[in-house]
Amino acid sequence: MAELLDKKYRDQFITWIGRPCHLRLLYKISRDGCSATTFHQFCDGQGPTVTVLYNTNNTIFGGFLSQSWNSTGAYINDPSAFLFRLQYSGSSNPLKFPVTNTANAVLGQSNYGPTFGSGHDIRTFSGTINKSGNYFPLNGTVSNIGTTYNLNGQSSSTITNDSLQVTDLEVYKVEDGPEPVKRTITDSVLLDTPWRKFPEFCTETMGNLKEEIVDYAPDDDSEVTSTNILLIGQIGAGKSSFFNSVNSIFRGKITSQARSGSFEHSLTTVFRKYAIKDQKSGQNLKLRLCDTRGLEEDSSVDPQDIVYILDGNVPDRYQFNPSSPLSPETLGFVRNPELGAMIHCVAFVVDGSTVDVIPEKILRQIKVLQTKMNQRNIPQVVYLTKLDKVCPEVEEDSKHVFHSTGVRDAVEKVADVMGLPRGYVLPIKNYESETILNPDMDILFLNAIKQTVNFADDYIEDQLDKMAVEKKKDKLN
Ligand SMILES: Nc1nc2c(ncn2[C@@H]2O[C@H](COP(=O)(O)OP(=O)(O)OP(=O)(O)O)[C@@H](O)[C@H]2O)c(=O)[nH]1
Ligand SMILES: [Mg+2]
Repeated sequence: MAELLDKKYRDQFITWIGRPCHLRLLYKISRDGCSATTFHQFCDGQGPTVTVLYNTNNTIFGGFLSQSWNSTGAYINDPSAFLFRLQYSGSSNPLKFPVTNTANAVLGQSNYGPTFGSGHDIRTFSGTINKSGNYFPLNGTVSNIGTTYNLNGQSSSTITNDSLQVTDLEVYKVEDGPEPVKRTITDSVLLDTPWRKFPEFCTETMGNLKEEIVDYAPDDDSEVTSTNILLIGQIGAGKSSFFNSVNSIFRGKITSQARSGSFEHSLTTVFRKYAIKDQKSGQNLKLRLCDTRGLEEDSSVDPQDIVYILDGNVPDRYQFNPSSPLSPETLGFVRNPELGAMIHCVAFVVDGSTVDVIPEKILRQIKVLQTKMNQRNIPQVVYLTKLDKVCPEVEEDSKHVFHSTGVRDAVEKVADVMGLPRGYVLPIKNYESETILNPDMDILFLNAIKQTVNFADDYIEDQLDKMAVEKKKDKLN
């Protein structure tokens, strides 16, 4: 779900805050749910934040806190805090209202959403608020605005229209320095001839690919009932969104079973082996997408955890716990996994818009994992996501993927970095803001899945051969 704050308002904050900084979304009620618990879970301890409310009168207002939110039940002292109005009834009209009683700048209370001032100048909400139609009827108050902040002659009605009916409320973290450069790939242009041969983008291709995947099954002799594909990659690369996208294609509508979003730490903390049901036949596909914790710069994933996943030791729904790594003693640990429980192909999910700036620490983790995969001969592909951010033409129309030099450059870059053939890098754009399915986007997913299960089949066949040889050896001994 898109961030609502315009560039001009972001720039306004840089002026008000008075140092080079940028905003990163932490919490958004239309995406994460409107609940005080979730607000504190996502925003406590995060340092300076901006809380922005968008009401149904097209007015945008909120507050800045230079300290961290907390849930202690006490007021937080902050001489730098201020309330603001950015827009009033649809017209841009930024004003800043400084704190007057600094000791009571905000209240960090667990059952309240963002609350500014001792008179509760702005109390956004308490408990949980359900959406009503297209807005959230927040149960807070703005009638005491001006108790702890200097309104410079303005009033509740000229700042907020006296209304807490909001279409959204967002909390952004204020990070020092300019926005990190996400894309250093040369500006994308469209080539007349595609840089990779690809089936024609049409409904027939989509239908055929879909049918192939519905009919797909691993080799009968293998006793593998479904092929396991492990999605692995940096946090926020789009692993959960990839599963949601593929699931949506077979459900025939946009679904979001796996939680996705943008957070500092991996949103996915549970290992899931997702089945995908084909709505038309009512049957599950014979493949599973395994979603797992994202790789993070500051807390490296224990490679042993991933090895256990590859080897089929980890039960579905296992909750990762960095302070107590998985071991054979862990409840549910699968001690003697069969081939069917193992991972048959790994898909590294890589954000195509940041391929030039993949942090060194992440690359090192990937290399360690690739060594473990190579030792097991497990095939690897890359799902290159967020290509809409690499090339505006692709954002408009997925058909342009194989004509875009930006996408081509990103594919080449990631293939080099990962040491994989270029043909193993499969470009896609996840469903994230779309509300209806798009056959051209679907073709990219279906093709990626098709290639992945082909590789997985080769691996399963190899394993069967290996097992047959070992059996023979055992007999001879
Ligand atoms: N524009 C765009 N945004 C995307 C795409 N894929 C994912 N996103 C967004 O990126 C954010 C992170 O996506 P997730 O699917 O949660 O990423 P993840 O890899 O599962 O992240 P963790 O579980 O936290 O490790 C979400 O806000 C998605 O909406 C894409 O192809 N294009
Ligand atoms: Mg995830």
